[in-house]
Parts: sequence; C-alpha cells; structure tokens
Amino acid sequence: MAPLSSLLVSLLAASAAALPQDLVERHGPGHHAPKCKPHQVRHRKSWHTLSNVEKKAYLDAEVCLMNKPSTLHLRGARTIFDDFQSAHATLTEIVHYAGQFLPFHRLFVWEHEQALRRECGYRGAHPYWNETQDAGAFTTSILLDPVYGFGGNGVGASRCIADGPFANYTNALGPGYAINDHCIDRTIQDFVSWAAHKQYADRCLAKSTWLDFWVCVEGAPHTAGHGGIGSQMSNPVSSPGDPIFYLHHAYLDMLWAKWQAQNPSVRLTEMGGKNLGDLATEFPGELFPTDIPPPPGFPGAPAPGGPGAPVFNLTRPWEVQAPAILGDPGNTTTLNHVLQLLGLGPDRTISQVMNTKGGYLCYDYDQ
Ligand SMILES: [Cu+2]
Repeated sequence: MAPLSSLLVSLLAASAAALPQDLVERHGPGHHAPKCKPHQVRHRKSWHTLSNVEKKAYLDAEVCLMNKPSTLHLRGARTIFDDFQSAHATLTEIVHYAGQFLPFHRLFVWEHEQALRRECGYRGAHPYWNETQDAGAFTTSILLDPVYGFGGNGVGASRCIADGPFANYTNALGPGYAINDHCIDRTIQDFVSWAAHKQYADRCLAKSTWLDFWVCVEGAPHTAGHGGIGSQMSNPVSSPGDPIFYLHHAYLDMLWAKWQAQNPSVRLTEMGGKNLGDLATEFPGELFPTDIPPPPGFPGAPAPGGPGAPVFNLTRPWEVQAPAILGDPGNTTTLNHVLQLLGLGPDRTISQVMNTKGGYLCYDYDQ
C-alpha cells in the first residue's frame, strides 16, 4: 500500500493545483440541487421498528436491484446492485480513514435509496440498523430473519448464507478487488459486535469536535458492524456485496446526524481530516477503547494479523485507479471537497451533504 499511497499523494497535489475553480462552483451548494421542502422529508426508521410489510418492501426492492442489469458497467458489475459495490471498491482508499468517510457514505446510502425508489418502485425511506440493540449478539439479531430480514449466518466451509432473500445471489466482486463469482458469505463474530454497544456510540456522541467524533465513529461503531457480520462485510473494499452494508452505514449516518443536531450552528459546517488515509495503520485502539470496560466474558480481541483476524484481499490491481481528489487545495478535507460517485448519482460537494434536510438531501431519522 505504501508506494500506492505516495503515488496518490502526488496525484492529489497535482490535481488540487490543477482544479479549475469553476468545477468547485458547478458543484457548489444549491446548483442543480432541488430544494428539500418540509413535506418532502423522508423519515428513516430503525429496522427493529418496521412492520413486516415495510421490511418486505425494502427487501423486495433490494432483490430487484440485484436483478436489474448494470447501467454503469463499472468494473466486474453485472447488476445495478454490483455497480454500487464496484464503485465502492474503486473509491476505497479515498473514502475510508479520510475526512470524507462519513460524507461519502451518507451520499452513497442516499443514492442507494434513490436507486431503490427510481429503479424498483420502493416508496419508503432508507431503514437503518440500530446496532446498539444487538451488541454482542448479532447471531440472534432480527436483522438476520430468513423471511423478514437479510438471512442468517454463513454455513459450512464456504460461509455462504443459506436462507433469506439473498441466498441465491451470485456476487460478481470480492473479496477485495477480485472479480470472482461467489455467494454472499458471513462469519458472525459476536465478540467484535460487542463494540456496537450503546456505551461506545455514546462515547462518540459526547465528542466535542468533528475530528474527534469522526475518528470515534470510524473506530468502534463502524468496525462492530463490519467485523461483527464478517466475511464479505468485513472487507473494506467489497463489503457492499452484503446488503446489510447499507443498513449499517445508514446507522453510522444516523449517529452523525444526531451529533450534528446537538449543536447545529457549528456542526452543520464542521469538516476536516486528511484526504488520503491508510487502511492498515489508522486509528489504533479505536475498536475497544480502554476508557470503557472490556466486553464481559469474552476472550481477548484477535491481534491484527494473528489467528482469528480477518484476511483481506487489499492488493489493488493495476487497472483499478482511484480518481484524483478534487476540490481541496491540499491534503485537508474541506466543505469544497468533491464526493465522486462514478455515475451512481451526480457528484456533490461535502457542503451539499452536511444537512440531511437541506439542499440536495431530504431525510431525517427517528432519533
Ligand atoms: Cu465504505
């Protein structure tokens, strides 16, 4: 990763210098963005509170996206569902452990909601997974219901999910950057899912600055959902191959919206961080921060790279190029940073996604 990172840093410097001001302005707030009117705000609810009819409508729409041929023909993608996964893979290095982590995934989930509605007639708002209710016990979460959920844990050596609406999907991408037909797989780790406990989320919500909040959320709450479900979900590159990804990231987005609402005059415009992070080395100690007692009755966490630690396929093939970073004059993320979607939806600046109910976006959360 190191040589690639330095290459990207030089690309970044070059692209920032060469960025025409009109690009920033074209992407600026209000431009081409329909205004969100109060009666249009969609209310996102926790999966635990949805009726079976609402759950079924969402699951059916996701299956529909999995059956619609790719429109963008992104690398390896056969379906619209794959287009999202493929875009995420290509963008991995610039959208994780970087300032745009939460803004990018907010827009990514929003475009997923738009696709469900536009392509598949979904009429609801994007649900989220209130993971605090299942901390330490993902195995028994109602999210994994075989009829009104995402299907259960993986089984056997392949770790393929065996039931639920997505059991027969042939995923075209992953693990990592590989183009490779396989099932949707899961290896639930209840120990890791303990990091979804409310005390870890509350610890983040108590942070007073954006930088502290973002690092905190990308630590325990983010890792809990990915590592707790395991297999494809634990892969930083190809995790959107498991549809649970979208409910997990909607949850993290809810935490950000909730944190913003505690002090909107400051936090609706508070941004920062690096434009290029390092998947392997950032945020040590953020999974189980030591200021909270360790999970009761669990053994120690698997050491990074040691036995029990997930194996990622993070070697980026030469043909997968992350786009140059646009909008910032250097390696610091600002409100002018351009969130690139590779065609999933229009590119937007971070300033356009700061408020879930203003400008381009139009939703809120039930908490
Ligand atoms: Cu991601």
